Amino acid sequence: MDQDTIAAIATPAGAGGIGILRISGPQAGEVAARLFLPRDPRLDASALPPRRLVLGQALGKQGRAVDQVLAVRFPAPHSYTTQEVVELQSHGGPAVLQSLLAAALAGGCRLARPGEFTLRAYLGGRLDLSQAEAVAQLIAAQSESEAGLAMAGLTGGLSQVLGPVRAALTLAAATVEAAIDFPEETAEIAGPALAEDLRRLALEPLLKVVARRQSGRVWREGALVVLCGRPNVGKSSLFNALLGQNRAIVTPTAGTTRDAIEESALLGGVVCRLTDTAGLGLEPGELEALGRAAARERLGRADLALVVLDGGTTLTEEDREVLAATKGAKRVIAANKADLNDAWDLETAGEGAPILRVSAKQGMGLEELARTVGEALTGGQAEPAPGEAVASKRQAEALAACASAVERAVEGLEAQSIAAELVSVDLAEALARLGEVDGQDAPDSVIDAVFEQFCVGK
Ligand SMILES: Nc1nc2c(ncn2[C@@H]2O[C@H](COP(=O)(O)OP(=O)(O)OP(=O)(O)O)[C@@H](O)[C@H]2O)c(=O)[nH]1
Ligand SMILES: [Mg+2]
Repeated sequence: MDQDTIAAIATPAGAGGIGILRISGPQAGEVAARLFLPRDPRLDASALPPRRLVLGQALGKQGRAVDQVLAVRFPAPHSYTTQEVVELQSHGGPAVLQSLLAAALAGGCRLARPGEFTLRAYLGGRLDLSQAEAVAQLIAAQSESEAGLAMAGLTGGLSQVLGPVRAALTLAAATVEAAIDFPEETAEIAGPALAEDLRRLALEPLLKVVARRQSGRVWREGALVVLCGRPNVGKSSLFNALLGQNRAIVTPTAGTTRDAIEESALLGGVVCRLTDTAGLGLEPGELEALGRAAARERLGRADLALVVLDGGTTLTEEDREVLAATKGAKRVIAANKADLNDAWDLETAGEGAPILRVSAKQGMGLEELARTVGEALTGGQAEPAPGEAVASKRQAEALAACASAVERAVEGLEAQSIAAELVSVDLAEALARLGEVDGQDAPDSVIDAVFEQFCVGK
């Protein structure tokens, strides 16, 4: 399949200053010769001088000139795809680019599929799978910090960590295999020593990458924090107090807030999208129901639920419902109206979640609340260094599965009573899971999933 010569418009649709047609594959030179007429008659369009911009005319389907363009050739294997690549830079009008693409297709190319250029870079060994994913992230990045994150992945941040892990796993697997196949020659495998190596060289780095995912992402991309609670407990008051401005309407009437409102706030150093929502309660009515639905939808996406209770009254049925609804989520509980009497025993309400007495009205306990929210979001971990790579969700899941397989192997080796065959199975599983991230021996389904995120032309 990668012997086909492929072509695609590599620049976004619409009018632009320049547009790029990209061609990759063994026939790239021949296709270029049909599409491009160099101004310098001494130059051969099928074998342009490497990596030099050459001026000339682009020829459409019937060989008529459609634009004045620059062509550049990247000879194999020193190109992005590791194949022969020719790029034509034309004026960026959609009509020009479409006719160039049509001419390329008529000249023997096939239209590239999404991500196919990068797929070839991966197949050619120019990028590993985590770097290919980083390319997709970089293209999709909307903010500087997202782009920075992707760039760290592209320069091989994750590969640098995973390379030694793969080496340790491969060595351990080979040692265990040898012990199974040649029990006489290898004597007994030194289980505890091998276990110790695996723990230090594979398990610990893997767990570190997995643990880093959540906090790294929160530090770099920010977090969605959703205020929730029954009507009238002071969610909007707390929202305003944390923002330091009167953004949401506050009244003594229950059911004041109907829609979800979102604002940015810095809580404990973390950039948060702080969201005020309608009270989650039992009262009927279409508008209230819509407000509650919006609140639930936000809660479903929240990185952290900031549950607000009224510290001045005992827990109601509605409070218990809110507490039950947020039970599985990361949460911090604010017992508001602490300026009024404490009417109930706070500590039991949160079932382990941090619970703080605050007063939105008097500005009491707000700094500590913000700090607690920030700590809960980052797990108390420091901000990642600029070049540090952070795994994507898919990568973190595969690495977590890899880590648990390594853990089983380590336990088996330590116990020594466990058959080497079982340890060998765990190590094979660990290597397969690692392959889903670094792409070595990765199954097609994984590779397809990675390249599906791409646009055509990349
Ligand atoms: N004493 C006291 N009253 C407060 C405090 N915070 C809020 N209130 C009062 O509680 C009432 C309700 O406040 P809101 O902020 O509108 O409550 P809410 O949870 O947003 O209410 P809904 O939007 O209706 O769900 C208002 O009268 C506030 O002045 C506090 O810390 N202490
Ligand atoms: Mg409100």
